[in-house]
Amino acid sequence: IDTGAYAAVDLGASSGRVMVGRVGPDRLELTEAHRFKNRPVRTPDGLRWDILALYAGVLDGLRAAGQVDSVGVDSWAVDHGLLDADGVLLGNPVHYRDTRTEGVAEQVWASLPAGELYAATGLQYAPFNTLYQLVAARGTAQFAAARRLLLIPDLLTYWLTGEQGTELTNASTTQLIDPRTRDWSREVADRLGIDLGLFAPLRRPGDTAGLLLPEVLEETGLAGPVPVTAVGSHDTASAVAAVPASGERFAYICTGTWSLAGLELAAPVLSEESRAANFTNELGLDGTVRYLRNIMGLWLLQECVRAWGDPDLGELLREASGVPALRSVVDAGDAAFLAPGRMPERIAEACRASGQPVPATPAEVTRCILDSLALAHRAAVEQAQRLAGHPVDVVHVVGGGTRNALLCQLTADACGLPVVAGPTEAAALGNVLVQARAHGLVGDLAGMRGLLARTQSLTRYEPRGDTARWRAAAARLADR
Ligand code: LFR
Repeated sequence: IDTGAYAAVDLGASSGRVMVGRVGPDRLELTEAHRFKNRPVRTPDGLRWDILALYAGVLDGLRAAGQVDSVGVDSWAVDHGLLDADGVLLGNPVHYRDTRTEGVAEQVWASLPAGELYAATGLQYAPFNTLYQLVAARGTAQFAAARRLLLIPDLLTYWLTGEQGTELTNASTTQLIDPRTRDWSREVADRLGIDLGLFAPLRRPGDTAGLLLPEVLEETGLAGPVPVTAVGSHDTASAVAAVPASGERFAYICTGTWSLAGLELAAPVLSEESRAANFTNELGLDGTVRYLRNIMGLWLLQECVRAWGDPDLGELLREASGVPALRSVVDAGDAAFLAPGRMPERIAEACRASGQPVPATPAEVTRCILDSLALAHRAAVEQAQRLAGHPVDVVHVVGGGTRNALLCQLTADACGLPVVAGPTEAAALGNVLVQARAHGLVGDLAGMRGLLARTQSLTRYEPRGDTARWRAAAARLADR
Protein backbone atom coordinates (compact mmCIF):
# COMPACT_ATOMS: atom_id res chain seq x y z
CA ILE A 1 0.00 0.00 0.00
CA ASP A 2 1.27 3.46 -0.78
CA THR A 3 -1.53 5.62 0.61
CA GLY A 4 -3.08 5.84 4.04
CA ALA A 5 -5.87 7.67 5.86
CA TYR A 6 -5.22 9.08 9.29
CA ALA A 7 -7.54 10.83 11.74
CA ALA A 8 -6.00 13.79 13.54
CA VAL A 9 -7.79 14.90 16.68
CA ASP A 10 -6.61 18.48 17.30
CA LEU A 11 -7.98 20.36 20.27
CA GLY A 12 -7.46 24.09 20.58
CA ALA A 13 -8.48 26.49 23.30
CA SER A 14 -11.62 27.62 21.46
CA SER A 15 -12.47 24.67 19.21
CA GLY A 16 -11.69 21.04 18.60
CA ARG A 17 -11.59 19.26 15.26
CA VAL A 18 -11.17 15.84 13.80
CA MET A 19 -9.43 16.00 10.43
CA VAL A 20 -8.73 13.18 8.00
CA GLY A 21 -5.40 13.26 6.23
CA ARG A 22 -4.78 11.20 3.12
CA VAL A 23 -1.11 10.64 2.50
CA GLY A 24 0.79 9.20 -0.43
CA PRO A 25 4.20 9.73 -2.02
CA ASP A 26 3.11 13.04 -3.54
CA ARG A 27 -0.15 13.47 -1.83
CA LEU A 28 -1.22 15.19 1.38
CA GLU A 29 -4.87 16.14 1.60
CA LEU A 30 -6.66 17.20 4.69
CA THR A 31 -10.43 17.29 5.11
CA GLU A 32 -12.43 18.30 8.11
CA ALA A 33 -14.65 15.53 9.46
CA HIS A 34 -16.02 17.43 12.43
CA ARG A 35 -15.49 20.69 14.28
CA PHE A 36 -16.92 21.52 17.69
CA LYS A 37 -16.73 24.31 20.22
CA ASN A 38 -14.46 24.09 23.22
CA ARG A 39 -16.26 26.08 25.83
CA PRO A 40 -14.50 26.37 29.20
CA VAL A 41 -16.87 26.68 32.14
CA ARG A 42 -16.47 28.88 35.19
CA THR A 43 -17.80 27.20 38.33
CA PRO A 44 -17.52 28.52 41.90
CA ASP A 45 -14.35 26.36 42.11
CA GLY A 46 -12.68 28.08 39.16
CA LEU A 47 -12.23 27.79 35.41
CA ARG A 48 -12.60 24.22 34.08
CA TRP A 49 -12.38 22.36 30.78
CA ASP A 50 -15.54 20.53 29.82
CA ILE A 51 -13.61 17.34 29.11
CA LEU A 52 -16.63 15.11 28.54
CA ALA A 53 -17.98 17.49 25.88
CA LEU A 54 -14.55 17.39 24.25
CA TYR A 55 -14.45 13.59 24.35
CA ALA A 56 -17.96 13.43 22.89
CA GLY A 57 -16.73 15.72 20.09
CA VAL A 58 -13.82 13.34 19.48
CA LEU A 59 -16.16 10.33 19.22
CA ASP A 60 -18.53 12.22 16.89
CA GLY A 61 -15.52 13.21 14.82
CA LEU A 62 -14.20 9.66 14.54
CA ARG A 63 -17.63 8.48 13.44
CA ALA A 64 -17.75 11.25 10.81
CA ALA A 65 -14.18 10.47 9.72
CA GLY A 66 -15.04 6.94 8.64
CA GLN A 67 -12.55 4.09 8.36
CA VAL A 68 -8.95 5.19 8.99
CA ASP A 69 -5.62 3.41 9.42
CA SER A 70 -4.77 5.16 12.67
CA VAL A 71 -5.77 7.97 15.04
CA GLY A 72 -3.56 10.61 16.69
CA VAL A 73 -4.43 13.15 19.38
CA ASP A 74 -2.90 16.57 20.08
CA SER A 75 -4.03 19.52 22.20
CA TRP A 76 -2.80 22.52 24.11
CA ALA A 77 -0.15 21.77 26.72
CA VAL A 78 0.36 21.70 30.51
CA ASP A 79 -3.21 20.79 31.55
CA HIS A 80 -4.16 17.36 32.79
CA GLY A 81 -6.65 15.13 34.52
CA LEU A 82 -6.03 13.36 37.81
CA LEU A 83 -7.14 9.74 38.15
CA ASP A 84 -7.89 7.80 41.33
CA ALA A 85 -6.55 4.34 42.16
CA ASP A 86 -9.21 2.77 39.93
CA GLY A 87 -8.19 4.89 36.94
CA VAL A 88 -11.31 7.05 37.20
CA LEU A 89 -11.05 10.77 36.45
CA LEU A 90 -11.24 12.99 39.54
CA GLY A 91 -13.16 16.07 38.44
CA ASN A 92 -12.88 18.33 35.40
CA PRO A 93 -9.35 19.35 34.41
CA VAL A 94 -8.44 22.86 35.56
CA HIS A 95 -7.94 25.46 32.80
CA TYR A 96 -4.45 26.94 32.56
CA ARG A 97 -6.00 30.43 32.74
CA ASP A 98 -7.45 29.65 36.18
CA THR A 99 -6.13 31.86 38.98
CA ARG A 100 -5.08 29.06 41.35
CA THR A 101 -1.43 29.41 40.36
CA GLU A 102 -1.15 33.10 41.31
CA GLY A 103 1.86 33.55 43.57
CA VAL A 104 2.79 29.85 43.41
CA ALA A 105 5.94 30.33 41.34
CA GLU A 106 7.44 32.61 44.00
CA GLN A 107 6.74 29.91 46.58
CA VAL A 108 8.50 27.30 44.41
CA TRP A 109 11.49 29.56 43.79
CA ALA A 110 11.99 29.91 47.55
CA SER A 111 13.08 26.26 47.66
CA LEU A 112 14.39 25.95 44.10
CA PRO A 113 15.67 29.27 42.73
CA ALA A 114 14.36 30.26 39.28
CA GLY A 115 17.89 30.18 37.82
CA GLU A 116 18.48 26.59 38.91
CA LEU A 117 15.04 25.56 37.73
CA TYR A 118 15.77 26.99 34.27
CA ALA A 119 19.20 25.38 34.09
CA ALA A 120 17.59 22.01 34.88
CA THR A 121 14.46 22.19 32.71
CA GLY A 122 14.98 25.01 30.18
CA LEU A 123 11.35 25.98 30.53
CA GLN A 124 10.26 29.61 30.41
CA TYR A 125 8.39 31.03 33.34
CA ALA A 126 4.66 30.78 32.83
CA PRO A 127 2.38 30.66 35.86
CA PHE A 128 0.53 27.67 34.39
CA ASN A 129 3.42 25.23 33.89
CA THR A 130 2.22 21.86 35.20
CA LEU A 131 4.80 22.05 37.96
CA TYR A 132 3.19 25.15 39.46
CA GLN A 133 -0.28 23.68 38.98
CA LEU A 134 0.77 20.61 40.98
CA VAL A 135 2.15 22.72 43.80
CA ALA A 136 -1.10 24.73 43.78
CA ALA A 137 -3.13 21.51 44.00
CA ARG A 138 -1.24 20.24 47.02
CA GLY A 139 -3.36 19.92 50.13
CA THR A 140 -6.61 19.51 48.20
CA ALA A 141 -8.72 16.40 48.78
CA GLN A 142 -8.66 15.73 45.05
CA PHE A 143 -4.88 15.72 44.86
CA ALA A 144 -4.68 13.48 47.93
CA ALA A 145 -6.82 10.92 46.09
CA ALA A 146 -4.85 11.19 42.84
CA ARG A 147 -2.70 8.22 41.81
CA ARG A 148 -2.07 9.17 38.19
CA LEU A 149 -1.77 12.32 36.13
CA LEU A 150 -2.52 12.25 32.41
CA LEU A 151 -1.99 15.27 30.16
CA ILE A 152 -5.07 16.11 28.08
CA PRO A 153 -4.13 14.21 24.87
CA ASP A 154 -2.92 11.28 26.98
CA LEU A 155 -6.19 11.28 28.93
CA LEU A 156 -8.24 11.11 25.73
CA THR A 157 -5.90 8.42 24.38
CA TYR A 158 -6.47 6.48 27.61
CA TRP A 159 -10.23 6.66 27.16
CA LEU A 160 -9.88 5.57 23.56
CA THR A 161 -7.49 2.66 24.22
CA GLY A 162 -7.38 1.82 27.92
CA GLU A 163 -3.60 2.41 27.84
CA GLN A 164 -1.77 5.03 29.89
CA GLY A 165 1.33 6.89 28.77
CA THR A 166 2.96 10.32 28.80
CA GLU A 167 3.91 11.62 25.38
CA LEU A 168 7.31 13.31 25.43
CA THR A 169 6.76 16.61 23.56
CA ASN A 170 3.88 17.51 25.84
CA ALA A 171 5.68 16.13 28.91
CA SER A 172 8.36 18.74 28.21
CA THR A 173 5.83 21.46 29.10
CA THR A 174 5.38 20.12 32.64
CA GLN A 175 8.74 21.64 33.70
CA LEU A 176 9.74 18.23 35.04
CA ILE A 177 11.76 17.13 32.00
CA ASP A 178 15.48 17.69 31.44
CA PRO A 179 15.80 18.81 27.79
CA ARG A 180 19.34 17.41 27.55
CA THR A 181 18.48 13.85 28.56
CA ARG A 182 14.88 14.13 27.27
CA ASP A 183 13.83 12.26 30.41
CA TRP A 184 12.33 13.19 33.78
CA SER A 185 14.38 15.47 36.01
CA ARG A 186 14.55 13.52 39.25
CA GLU A 187 16.45 16.35 40.83
CA VAL A 188 13.70 18.92 40.28
CA ALA A 189 10.98 16.48 41.32
CA ASP A 190 12.82 15.44 44.48
CA ARG A 191 13.62 18.96 45.57
CA LEU A 192 9.99 20.00 45.21
CA GLY A 193 8.61 16.79 46.69
CA ILE A 194 6.79 15.79 43.51
CA ASP A 195 6.19 12.07 43.09
CA LEU A 196 7.16 11.14 39.52
CA GLY A 197 5.18 7.93 40.06
CA LEU A 198 2.11 10.05 39.29
CA PHE A 199 3.18 10.03 35.65
CA ALA A 200 2.69 7.12 33.27
CA PRO A 201 5.78 5.95 31.33
CA LEU A 202 7.05 8.22 28.57
CA ARG A 203 6.24 7.48 24.97
CA ARG A 204 7.58 9.15 21.86
CA PRO A 205 5.95 10.44 18.68
CA GLY A 206 5.52 7.47 16.40
CA ASP A 207 5.07 4.91 19.20
CA THR A 208 1.88 2.89 19.17
CA ALA A 209 -0.26 4.04 22.08
CA GLY A 210 -2.82 1.22 21.89
CA LEU A 211 -5.86 0.05 19.93
CA LEU A 212 -9.34 1.58 19.98
CA LEU A 213 -11.37 -0.25 22.64
CA PRO A 214 -14.36 -2.38 21.54
CA GLU A 215 -16.81 0.15 23.03
CA VAL A 216 -15.12 2.96 21.08
CA LEU A 217 -15.37 0.95 17.84
CA GLU A 218 -19.03 0.38 18.57
CA GLU A 219 -19.64 4.05 19.36
CA THR A 220 -17.86 5.29 16.23
CA GLY A 221 -18.85 2.56 13.78
CA LEU A 222 -15.19 1.85 12.91
CA ALA A 223 -13.96 -1.66 12.16
CA GLY A 224 -11.04 -2.72 14.34
CA PRO A 225 -8.24 -3.05 14.88
CA VAL A 226 -7.52 0.70 14.69
CA PRO A 227 -4.31 1.80 16.41
CA VAL A 228 -3.88 5.12 18.18
CA THR A 229 -0.41 6.41 17.31
CA ALA A 230 1.43 8.79 19.62
CA VAL A 231 2.11 12.02 17.72
CA GLY A 232 3.68 15.29 18.83
CA SER A 233 0.75 15.51 21.24
CA HIS A 234 1.58 19.09 22.19
CA ASP A 235 -0.22 21.00 19.41
CA THR A 236 2.75 23.32 19.02
CA ALA A 237 5.08 20.33 18.49
CA SER A 238 2.78 19.06 15.74
CA ALA A 239 2.53 22.55 14.22
CA VAL A 240 6.32 23.01 14.17
CA ALA A 241 6.69 19.58 12.53
CA ALA A 242 4.42 20.93 9.76
CA VAL A 243 6.44 24.09 9.05
CA PRO A 244 7.13 23.74 5.30
CA ALA A 245 10.73 24.92 5.58
CA SER A 246 13.80 23.66 3.81
CA GLY A 247 17.19 23.78 5.50
CA GLU A 248 17.77 25.23 8.95
CA ARG A 249 17.80 28.98 8.47
CA PHE A 250 14.17 29.63 9.35
CA ALA A 251 12.15 30.97 12.25
CA TYR A 252 8.53 29.99 12.80
CA ILE A 253 5.52 31.55 14.41
CA CYS A 254 2.66 29.21 15.32
CA THR A 255 -0.32 31.50 15.46
CA GLY A 256 -3.71 30.99 17.01
CA THR A 257 -4.89 31.74 20.50
CA TRP A 258 -1.14 32.04 21.21
CA SER A 259 1.77 33.11 19.05
CA LEU A 260 4.66 30.74 19.65
CA ALA A 261 7.66 32.33 17.99
CA GLY A 262 11.16 30.90 17.74
CA LEU A 263 13.55 28.39 16.24
CA GLU A 264 14.08 24.68 15.84
CA LEU A 265 17.42 23.72 17.40
CA ALA A 266 19.51 20.60 17.87
CA ALA A 267 20.24 21.39 21.54
CA PRO A 268 18.68 23.51 24.29
CA VAL A 269 19.89 27.01 25.20
CA LEU A 270 20.04 27.14 28.99
CA SER A 271 21.97 30.36 29.57
CA GLU A 272 21.00 32.94 32.17
CA GLU A 273 20.48 35.44 29.35
CA SER A 274 18.02 33.10 27.74
CA ARG A 275 16.13 32.73 31.00
CA ALA A 276 15.99 36.49 31.47
CA ALA A 277 14.54 36.78 27.95
CA ASN A 278 11.97 34.11 28.90
CA PHE A 279 12.65 31.68 26.09
CA THR A 280 11.55 28.11 26.50
CA ASN A 281 13.16 24.85 25.38
CA GLU A 282 10.28 22.53 24.65
CA LEU A 283 10.94 19.21 22.95
CA GLY A 284 10.12 18.57 19.32
CA LEU A 285 10.26 15.63 16.97
CA ASP A 286 13.38 13.57 16.41
CA GLY A 287 15.62 15.08 19.06
CA THR A 288 14.83 18.69 18.18
CA VAL A 289 14.26 21.52 20.63
CA ARG A 290 11.52 24.11 20.16
CA TYR A 291 13.27 27.23 21.32
CA LEU A 292 10.51 29.80 21.49
CA ARG A 293 8.64 32.43 23.40
CA ASN A 294 4.94 32.47 24.26
CA ILE A 295 3.25 35.66 23.05
CA MET A 296 -0.37 36.35 23.98
CA GLY A 297 -1.37 36.03 20.31
CA LEU A 298 -4.82 36.41 18.83
CA TRP A 299 -6.28 35.78 22.28
CA LEU A 300 -6.06 39.56 22.69
CA LEU A 301 -8.29 40.06 19.65
CA GLN A 302 -10.58 37.09 20.39
CA GLU A 303 -11.33 38.49 23.83
CA CYS A 304 -12.05 41.96 22.42
CA VAL A 305 -14.29 40.55 19.70
CA ARG A 306 -16.19 38.66 22.41
CA ALA A 307 -16.55 41.86 24.44
CA TRP A 308 -17.82 43.74 21.37
CA GLY A 309 -20.56 41.16 20.76
CA ASP A 310 -18.92 39.30 17.84
CA PRO A 311 -18.78 41.87 15.01
CA ASP A 312 -17.74 40.73 11.52
CA LEU A 313 -14.00 40.00 11.70
CA GLY A 314 -13.27 40.66 8.01
CA GLU A 315 -14.83 44.10 8.24
CA LEU A 316 -12.95 44.88 11.45
CA LEU A 317 -9.60 43.91 9.90
CA ARG A 318 -10.32 46.00 6.79
CA GLU A 319 -10.98 49.04 8.97
CA ALA A 320 -7.92 48.30 11.10
CA SER A 321 -5.70 48.26 8.01
CA GLY A 322 -6.75 51.88 7.42
CA VAL A 323 -5.75 53.03 10.94
CA PRO A 324 -2.28 54.69 11.06
CA ALA A 325 0.42 52.21 12.10
CA LEU A 326 2.19 52.13 15.46
CA ARG A 327 0.24 54.86 17.23
CA SER A 328 0.03 52.85 20.43
CA VAL A 329 1.50 49.48 21.28
CA VAL A 330 1.32 47.19 24.28
CA ASP A 331 3.62 44.40 25.44
CA ALA A 332 1.93 41.36 23.90
CA GLY A 333 4.13 39.10 26.01
CA ASP A 334 2.78 40.49 29.26
CA ALA A 335 1.13 37.87 31.51
CA ALA A 336 -1.23 40.66 32.62
CA PHE A 337 -3.31 39.74 29.54
CA LEU A 338 -3.57 36.05 30.47
CA ALA A 339 -6.92 35.99 32.25
CA PRO A 340 -10.21 36.34 30.35
CA GLY A 341 -12.46 39.41 30.51
CA ARG A 342 -12.45 43.20 30.01
CA MET A 343 -9.82 43.01 27.27
CA PRO A 344 -10.59 46.32 25.46
CA GLU A 345 -10.41 48.12 28.81
CA ARG A 346 -7.19 46.39 29.82
CA ILE A 347 -5.55 47.33 26.53
CA ALA A 348 -6.74 50.93 26.89
CA GLU A 349 -5.36 51.03 30.45
CA ALA A 350 -1.97 49.74 29.29
CA CYS A 351 -1.82 52.48 26.62
CA ARG A 352 -2.86 55.19 29.08
CA ALA A 353 -0.37 54.03 31.73
CA SER A 354 2.48 54.26 29.19
CA GLY A 355 1.46 57.73 28.03
CA GLN A 356 0.32 56.73 24.54
CA PRO A 357 -2.87 57.69 22.70
CA VAL A 358 -5.71 55.51 23.97
CA PRO A 359 -7.30 53.55 21.09
CA ALA A 360 -11.01 54.31 21.09
CA THR A 361 -12.84 52.48 18.31
CA PRO A 362 -12.78 48.69 17.75
CA ALA A 363 -10.73 49.31 14.58
CA GLU A 364 -8.16 51.31 16.56
CA VAL A 365 -7.96 48.69 19.31
CA THR A 366 -7.59 45.98 16.64
CA ARG A 367 -4.77 47.90 14.98
CA CYS A 368 -3.06 48.38 18.35
CA ILE A 369 -3.26 44.61 18.95
CA LEU A 370 -1.91 43.65 15.51
CA ASP A 371 0.94 46.18 15.63
CA SER A 372 1.78 44.93 19.13
CA LEU A 373 1.77 41.31 18.00
CA ALA A 374 3.98 42.11 15.01
CA LEU A 375 6.42 43.87 17.34
CA ALA A 376 6.39 40.92 19.74
CA HIS A 377 7.03 38.57 16.81
CA ARG A 378 9.95 40.75 15.77
CA ALA A 379 11.45 40.75 19.26
CA ALA A 380 11.16 36.98 19.63
CA VAL A 381 12.60 36.19 16.19
CA GLU A 382 15.43 38.64 16.63
CA GLN A 383 16.36 37.64 20.19
CA ALA A 384 16.08 33.90 19.53
CA GLN A 385 18.61 34.20 16.67
CA ARG A 386 20.99 36.10 18.89
CA LEU A 387 20.66 33.90 21.99
CA ALA A 388 20.96 30.67 20.00
CA GLY A 389 23.56 31.93 17.52
CA HIS A 390 21.31 30.67 14.74
CA PRO A 391 20.58 33.16 11.93
CA VAL A 392 17.52 32.91 9.69
CA ASP A 393 16.45 34.20 6.26
CA VAL A 394 12.72 33.59 6.44
CA VAL A 395 9.86 33.49 8.93
CA HIS A 396 7.25 30.75 8.52
CA VAL A 397 3.84 31.60 9.91
CA VAL A 398 1.55 28.61 10.43
CA GLY A 399 -1.81 28.12 12.15
CA GLY A 400 -5.00 30.14 12.38
CA GLY A 401 -3.25 33.51 12.08
CA THR A 402 -2.32 32.75 8.45
CA ARG A 403 -5.90 33.77 7.59
CA ASN A 404 -5.13 37.24 8.93
CA ALA A 405 -3.29 38.83 5.99
CA LEU A 406 -2.76 42.10 7.85
CA LEU A 407 -1.02 40.31 10.71
CA CYS A 408 1.20 38.37 8.26
CA GLN A 409 2.17 41.54 6.37
CA LEU A 410 2.87 43.50 9.57
CA THR A 411 4.97 40.59 10.84
CA ALA A 412 7.05 40.66 7.63
CA ASP A 413 7.42 44.45 7.95
CA ALA A 414 8.38 44.30 11.62
CA CYS A 415 10.86 41.44 11.20
CA GLY A 416 12.32 42.89 8.02
CA LEU A 417 12.17 39.35 6.60
CA PRO A 418 9.92 37.56 4.13
CA VAL A 419 7.03 35.72 5.74
CA VAL A 420 5.78 32.47 4.22
CA ALA A 421 2.26 31.89 5.54
CA GLY A 422 0.67 28.45 5.67
CA PRO A 423 -0.48 25.84 6.26
CA THR A 424 -3.40 26.97 8.42
CA GLU A 425 -4.12 23.54 9.87
CA ALA A 426 -0.47 22.95 10.73
CA ALA A 427 -1.08 21.06 13.97
CA ALA A 428 -3.46 18.60 12.29
CA LEU A 429 -1.02 18.13 9.39
CA GLY A 430 1.90 17.49 11.73
CA ASN A 431 -0.28 15.02 13.61
CA VAL A 432 -1.21 13.21 10.35
CA LEU A 433 2.38 13.15 9.06
CA VAL A 434 3.77 11.55 12.20
CA GLN A 435 1.15 8.82 11.91
CA ALA A 436 1.93 8.36 8.21
CA ARG A 437 5.60 8.10 9.03
CA ALA A 438 4.97 5.51 11.74
CA HIS A 439 3.23 3.51 9.00
CA GLY A 440 6.19 3.90 6.65
CA LEU A 441 4.61 6.38 4.23
CA VAL A 442 6.90 9.40 4.66
CA GLY A 443 10.53 9.80 5.58
CA ASP A 444 12.23 11.99 8.15
CA LEU A 445 11.33 15.53 9.21
CA ALA A 446 12.93 16.94 6.05
CA GLY A 447 10.88 14.54 3.94
CA MET A 448 7.70 15.56 5.73
CA ARG A 449 8.49 19.23 5.15
CA GLY A 450 9.27 18.65 1.50
CA LEU A 451 5.89 16.99 1.04
CA LEU A 452 4.20 19.95 2.76
CA ALA A 453 6.02 22.47 0.59
CA ARG A 454 4.97 20.58 -2.56
CA THR A 455 1.32 20.07 -1.63
CA GLN A 456 0.12 22.93 0.57
CA SER A 457 -0.88 26.38 -0.58
CA LEU A 458 1.45 29.01 0.86
CA THR A 459 1.42 32.82 0.63
CA ARG A 460 4.54 34.92 0.64
CA TYR A 461 4.70 38.42 2.17
CA GLU A 462 7.73 40.60 1.42
CA PRO A 463 8.75 43.16 4.06
CA ARG A 464 7.75 46.71 3.08
CA GLY A 465 10.61 49.14 3.76
CA ASP A 466 10.39 51.34 6.81
CA THR A 467 12.23 48.93 9.13
CA ALA A 468 13.59 51.96 11.00
CA ARG A 469 10.10 52.75 12.21
CA TRP A 470 9.60 49.26 13.59
CA ARG A 471 13.05 49.32 15.14
CA ALA A 472 12.22 52.57 16.91
CA ALA A 473 8.88 51.24 18.13
CA ALA A 474 10.57 48.07 19.39
CA ALA A 475 13.15 50.16 21.25
CA ARG A 476 10.40 52.30 22.82
CA LEU A 477 8.60 49.20 24.02
CA ALA A 478 11.79 47.66 25.40
CA ASP A 479 12.56 50.82 27.38
CA ARG A 480 9.27 50.88 29.22
C1 LFR B 1 -0.86 26.56 22.14
C2 LFR B 1 -0.32 26.05 23.46
C3 LFR B 1 1.02 26.65 23.81
C4 LFR B 1 1.01 26.49 25.29
C5 LFR B 1 -0.38 26.93 25.60
C6 LFR B 1 -0.94 26.50 26.91
O1 LFR B 1 -2.10 25.99 21.87
O2 LFR B 1 -0.20 24.64 23.45
O3 LFR B 1 2.12 26.03 23.18
O4 LFR B 1 1.99 27.23 25.95
O5 LFR B 1 -1.16 26.43 24.52
O6 LFR B 1 -1.03 25.11 27.00
